[in-house]
Amino acid sequence: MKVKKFVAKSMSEAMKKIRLELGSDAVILNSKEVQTGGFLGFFTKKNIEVIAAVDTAPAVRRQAPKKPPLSHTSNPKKTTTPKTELHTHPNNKPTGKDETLASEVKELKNIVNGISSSIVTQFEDYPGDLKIINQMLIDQDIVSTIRMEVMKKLLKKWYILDKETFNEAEVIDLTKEVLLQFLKEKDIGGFQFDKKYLNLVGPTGVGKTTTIAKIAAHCVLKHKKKVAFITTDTFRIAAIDQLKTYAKILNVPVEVVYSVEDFKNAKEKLANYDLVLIDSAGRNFLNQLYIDELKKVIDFNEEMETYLVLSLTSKYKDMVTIFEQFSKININKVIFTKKDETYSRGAMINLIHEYNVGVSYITNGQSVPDDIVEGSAIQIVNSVLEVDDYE
Ligand SMILES: Nc1nc2c(ncn2[C@@H]2O[C@H](COP(=O)(O)OP(=O)(O)OP(=O)(O)O)[C@@H](O)[C@H]2O)c(=O)[nH]1
Ligand SMILES: [Mg+2]
Repeated sequence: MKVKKFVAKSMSEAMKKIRLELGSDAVILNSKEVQTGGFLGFFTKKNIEVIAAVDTAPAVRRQAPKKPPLSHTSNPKKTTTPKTELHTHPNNKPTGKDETLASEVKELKNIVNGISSSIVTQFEDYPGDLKIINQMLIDQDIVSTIRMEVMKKLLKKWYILDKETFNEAEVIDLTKEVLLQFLKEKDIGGFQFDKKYLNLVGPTGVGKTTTIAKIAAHCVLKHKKKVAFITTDTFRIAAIDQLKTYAKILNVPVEVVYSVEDFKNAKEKLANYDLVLIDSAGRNFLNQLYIDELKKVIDFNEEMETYLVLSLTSKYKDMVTIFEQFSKININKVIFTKKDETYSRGAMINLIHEYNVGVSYITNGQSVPDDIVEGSAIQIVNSVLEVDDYE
């Protein structure tokens, strides 16, 4: 293998030199920016140093393996062909011919290892600002399939353009563009008022009740809707009191529902309301019996939308487990909460892309009704790239 260092003004110039000297089979092992020339640190020039390699070993000629007769393949156990190792003679003493073959195989192995480690180096050792973006995506918990796609596009552009043309702003813009592609044509946006019942489900403590109060305030104050609450979260007295407090402030009725029969009665009582927000205990919707009973009272598809509330403070892996647990019921969209409590927001992009799910709202604080925004693709991408401009 021939390894050589090339120094050039740009990557494209370096590639030309490499192709000319080592041929088109050469592989790039590493590249970095270097300062050359100058005097006492003055008048130095920025150049790119590229280490490239090409395999100079003669190609090993292989004979196509002979196809064994059909009787052997149909029952491999019955085969009578003596077993021979690749580089050993039947009597286990290597011959001169075998030794040559063995050393050729060893050399080939080394070449393959060299090439694969050069690919790894290339991926781990991104040039310039690309390194920062790669680390940022890792810190943001972005899954590797999405991260690799972003880095592939960035690298392609990096090698085509000069560094001056592909500056920091361009790198961010292209990253944004690629991430937005993952959110394209996904159902991202606020509540559409398509259905009368909006059911919020999710694990304990993620912010379901607080979010219901925020959405209700938004609908009452901004959209002048006639809003009511139903709570099926009767496991804790405090949970009922919490919703009743918000109901009092917003001057909206609240129905406490202990059974499916109660739900039926509440539906009748609230017949004249535009929007009914349902505060549920998460565990109910993990119980198939409860779901089946409730389905007799309310049509999950025609009358109700169900939003799964997920806290951004949880790990993406846990979010996936929760999402899959709640998939027993039809989840129309998700609401991401507690964005203000974490800097790692990539889970939003992961979930939307991997589970093809929409997003309605994102909440960013404890303050009712202010700390909530309608979801948008650009806002999600901006928050992942830490260029928030809406808070
Ligand atoms: N920082 C922050 N805190 C929030 C947000 N949303 C809710 N909280 C807080 O999270 C805590 C739990 O909120 P709840 O609304 O009671 O959560 P829940 O899902 O209804 O909880 P359970 O009824 O116990 O299952 C409260 O202290 C809220 O103020 C948010 O967006 N950011
Ligand atoms: Mg609650």
